[in-house]
Amino acid sequence: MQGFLARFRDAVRFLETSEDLVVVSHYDADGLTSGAIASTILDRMGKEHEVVPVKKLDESTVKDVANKGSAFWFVDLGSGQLDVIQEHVGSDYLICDHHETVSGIDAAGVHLNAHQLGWDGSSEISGAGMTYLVGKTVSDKNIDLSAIAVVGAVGDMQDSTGALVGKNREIVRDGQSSGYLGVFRDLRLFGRYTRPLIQFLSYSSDPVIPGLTGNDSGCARFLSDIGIPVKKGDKWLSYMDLPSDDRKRLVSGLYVYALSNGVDEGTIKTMFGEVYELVKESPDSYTRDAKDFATILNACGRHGEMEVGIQVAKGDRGEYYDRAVNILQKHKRTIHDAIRWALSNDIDSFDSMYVLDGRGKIEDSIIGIVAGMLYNAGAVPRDKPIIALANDEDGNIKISGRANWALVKKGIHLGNAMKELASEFGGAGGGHNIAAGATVSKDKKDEFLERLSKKLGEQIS
Ligand SMILES: [Mn+2]
Repeated sequence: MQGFLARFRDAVRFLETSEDLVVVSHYDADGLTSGAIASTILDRMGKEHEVVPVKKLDESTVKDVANKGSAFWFVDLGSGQLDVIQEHVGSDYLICDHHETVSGIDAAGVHLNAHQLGWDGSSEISGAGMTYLVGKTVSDKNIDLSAIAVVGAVGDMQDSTGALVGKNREIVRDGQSSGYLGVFRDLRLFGRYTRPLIQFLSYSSDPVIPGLTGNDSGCARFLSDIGIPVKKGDKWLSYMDLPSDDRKRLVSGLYVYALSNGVDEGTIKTMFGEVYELVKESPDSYTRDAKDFATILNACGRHGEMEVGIQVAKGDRGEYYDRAVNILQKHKRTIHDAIRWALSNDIDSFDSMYVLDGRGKIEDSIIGIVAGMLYNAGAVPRDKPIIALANDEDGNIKISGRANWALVKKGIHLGNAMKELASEFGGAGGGHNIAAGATVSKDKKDEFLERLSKKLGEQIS
């Protein structure tokens, strides 16, 4: 195998010699930032192109895309679909992906996959990072795109240990040295700049803090107990509106509160760590903090407004940015309405799990979020996992499960249970111990749920 520098040069040569390009990206935050970075690189090279974000890359999507141009740049996806890609576009492609590749066939085009280059694509580099590295090989002038690549990595939660590492670390340094990115140690919660303090604490569910998560009045009391004002005049204060002494007191108060309310210290520590700021962005905007930026892009993707996400990631702060903020608000409202619906409807109790049947009421794109929030808000008891159902667009049923750390310690592993059962039922499934999902056909729903409850019972016995 060639060295990785030679392979990035192959990628640049491909872009230089191609015309009529199509960029194909995934539709989540990492995918949209990947697409935006690729598009900016091509703009700067003076290359005509089109960006096509997709929900998933299957044969029919590849066929559609193949008709749109004559050369193809797949970003944040593609490694697992080499066979289909080669069948429909031959060797006229460049792939920048970080998912573990499943196909063992030799690439006819240029294939850059993190794992094949010796980097761990689950924690050390994202799709946006892979795309950025191509840009940096094209020209040092693309170094400003490092900040957007960091948004992609944060969107894929590659900072979940408290800091970006590996290749991501080099990209962070590019961002700092070019003056686009600031790195600080702080609370790693969504909305440091953009959420009023009470919602800042009550909406954050990672980790769940009993008494605060999902509990606005509990948060108000906690803040008043430690002497933090939530308002100045008529203005609700955000965390970053506070003077630094107040921020310090809030951080240490939160630490003590979580500890004395039974959250284990290891989990509490994940709340603190590095935060990444796009320092040229306006402080009160959703594009300042990388976590907020990723959230607004994810909302665009989930609501089918990928073009809006691409334009915001490319730098639009006018019409498209305003639309993205509206989409974020709609996203929050959709979740809020879904939770209200769920709270006023019965939740079934199986032997070893609770079941929320959201079919026809809650969209499959948010069913997992809703299940988690219900759970965290104390709307269902925490002695069993919660399993939620929604219809998906293919006429199947999406099943989302959420557990908590206490259950995981007892032996619950939702990901294993979903994976084993889904493969038995001919569907897809898997995930983490604490959060997982599966898709099954309609007629197998009841049997699947019974078997799932049985399996979860076995895990803790
Ligand atoms: Mn990704």
